[in-house]
Amino acid sequence: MGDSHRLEYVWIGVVVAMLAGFTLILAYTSEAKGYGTPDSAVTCDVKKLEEQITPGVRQLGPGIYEVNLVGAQWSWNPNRIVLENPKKVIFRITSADVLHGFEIVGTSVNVMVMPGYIAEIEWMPPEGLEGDLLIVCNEYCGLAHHQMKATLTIVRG
Ligand SMILES: [Cu+2]
Repeated sequence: MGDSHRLEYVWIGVVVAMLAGFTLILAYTSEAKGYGTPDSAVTCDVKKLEEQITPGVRQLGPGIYEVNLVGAQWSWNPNRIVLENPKKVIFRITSADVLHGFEIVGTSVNVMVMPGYIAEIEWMPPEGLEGDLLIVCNEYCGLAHHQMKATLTIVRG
């Protein structure tokens, strides 16, 4: 066995050690640190959406709102949302047909909307934020994708 073979075994050892290292890091972060993929996805039945989500705004408390939305080619329901002095907004969003993207332009709200799943996100609107905000679909969903928009109006006072 010549020198070239010895180097092959050294490199095999290096690769195996790296794989073992990565596996240990994955095991450590998932078990000890609790990092992982979302395992609490809320599913829904696209054929019975009306039983599982009622589009519209519900006030849960002072400044706390739940906004339920359904995206479908090519609109958001509701397409006009008005919130008075919102402190915390819980969005529950699903799709009635294909993949959509829910984005409130200029904010941190941006979530993928998949048929069969209800995306749930919490948003604390910045205190100075008021007026009309544009909601768009940011996942290409067909011919009139560019027209799929809605308005969120934040009223302060
Ligand atoms: Cu779209």
